[in-house]
Amino acid sequence: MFWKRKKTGARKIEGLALYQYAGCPFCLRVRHALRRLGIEIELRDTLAEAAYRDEVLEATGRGTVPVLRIEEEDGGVHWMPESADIVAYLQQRFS
Ligand SMILES: N[C@@H](CCC(=O)N[C@@H](CS)C(=O)NCC(=O)O)C(=O)O
Repeated sequence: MFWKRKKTGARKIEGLALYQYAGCPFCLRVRHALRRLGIEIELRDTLAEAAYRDEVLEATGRGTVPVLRIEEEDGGVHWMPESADIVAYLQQRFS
């Protein structure tokens, strides 16, 4: 069907989750970077899920998104706010 989104063939990456919501321009910047890099990560909608908002607040001390949750290989978890920092991290890791 013509209105179906074209398959992107994006590479699915485990261990990363982006806390974000659709109408947020800073989140859009990060989602564009994901598409440009051809990778797909879990998106956690903070407007739809109050629990995700709470997680962001607890982890970063502030309520703004986007925030990238990074699971390290040793099991540790790192939280990265700021769209510019997230884009730089993704570019450095995946390009
Ligand atoms: N400097 C931050 C700005 C982030 C920001 O202001 N995000 C807005 C949404 S676009 C936000 O979370 N506002 C608070 C809210 O929506 O509750 C960045 O570049 O990520």
